[in-house]
Amino acid sequence: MVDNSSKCRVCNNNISVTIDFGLMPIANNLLERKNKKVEDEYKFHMQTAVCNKCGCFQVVSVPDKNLMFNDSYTYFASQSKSMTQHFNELGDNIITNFISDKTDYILDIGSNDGIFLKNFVNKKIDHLGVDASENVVNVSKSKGVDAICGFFNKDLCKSIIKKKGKAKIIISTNTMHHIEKCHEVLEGMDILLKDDGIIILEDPYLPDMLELGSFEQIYAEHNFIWCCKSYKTLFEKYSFYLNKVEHYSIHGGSMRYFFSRENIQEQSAKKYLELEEKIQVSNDTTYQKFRDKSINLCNNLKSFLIEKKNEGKSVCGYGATAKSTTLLNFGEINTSLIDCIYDSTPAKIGKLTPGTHIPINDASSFHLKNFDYTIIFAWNLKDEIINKEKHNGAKTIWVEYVPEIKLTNAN
Ligand code: JHZ
Ligand code: ZN
Repeated sequence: MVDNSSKCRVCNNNISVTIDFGLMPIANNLLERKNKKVEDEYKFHMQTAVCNKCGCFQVVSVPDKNLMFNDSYTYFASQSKSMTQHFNELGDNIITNFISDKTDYILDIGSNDGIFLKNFVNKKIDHLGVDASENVVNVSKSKGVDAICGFFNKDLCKSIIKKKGKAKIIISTNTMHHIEKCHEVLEGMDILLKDDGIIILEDPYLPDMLELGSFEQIYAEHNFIWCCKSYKTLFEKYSFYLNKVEHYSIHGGSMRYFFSRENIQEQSAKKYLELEEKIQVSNDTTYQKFRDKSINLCNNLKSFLIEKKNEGKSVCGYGATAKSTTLLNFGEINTSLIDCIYDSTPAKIGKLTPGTHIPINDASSFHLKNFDYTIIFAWNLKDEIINKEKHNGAKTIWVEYVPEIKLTNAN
């Protein structure tokens, strides 16, 4: 264990490193195949710690936000039909249950390509998206979404209030865990939210990651993996209370959190707070066990790949996910074991994976190649991917590796 102490970003308690992942590139920083300057590739030292006081699991020091969120962001949430359906259902749910007054508007932090807010465009409900990456903002605008490019903080909120007044609902899905200076977000929310407003957040849930050993959820962008306990501590510093939670299987296990200025904790929040105490989310020994589980998961996949290579089998990957950057780099899995990775995202096709330099090919040609084995790096979307490719006539053996190796023969 590295003796490296630092301060918790939520409560300022001393924290010390529990897992050291070594040098990592930025997960969504894909390299150009032509003119690749591999020797210049940016890397940072990825170490994680948990706060023994508030349970906040965090990456100790993360790259500058401008290196991660800029006009070449490569993640477009609408690439997945299951994600689109999930956010359509969330949109319907909010419109039915929370929008009662036509003057109310909803603000989305990290609005990406408009996957969620387009539901409000269709129903002509006032909304505003904020995202730090200009290219995804432009895609959302092309769908009619009202969105601005910027980092969400108090100054940005002051200018929003001048134009639109205060928001009834502030939502943020799969974004809070990207923002290193979480107090800046809370300061903004505090001035922007109406007194009777609600805040809804959703992101990958810490206990799910611990149970699966899916350490891939940790990377430069994912500099926090939140849970009820750590969010509750952060929000109570601004007199916002965690009232309710809902658990979803999306992204390998996500939690949706509801906060307001009224302290009315429902059974769901109580239940998960108790569960987190039971599994000891704030305790270093929990993370030592998690580290062992993670190393096992990685070693099992690597042994499988070496075995198949030795048998002369062809192996590719499916889904050039951000999370696979951690797995591939930590496990030193590169083109000696995997020929290429297929993905349907135009911004990813033709590039190389960060650190491991595996070529990313257009998923539209996947079914023509008949690889012996296909590793599903987007394991969270496996049903959607396998069904789609089965329909296209692909013949391969699909390989899942979380929480353990599982083969599905689609021939
Ligand atoms: P997917 C993302 O992580 C990014 P990633 C982000 N950092 C975040 O917070 C988490 O989600 C929660 C491709 N695909 O969703 C598209 C196909 O090619 O597992 C994507 O590149 N064909 C914001 O990147 C990838 O797979 C398909 O049919 O780990 C999926 O990425 C489908 C369905 C997907 O998230
Ligand atoms: Zn803390």
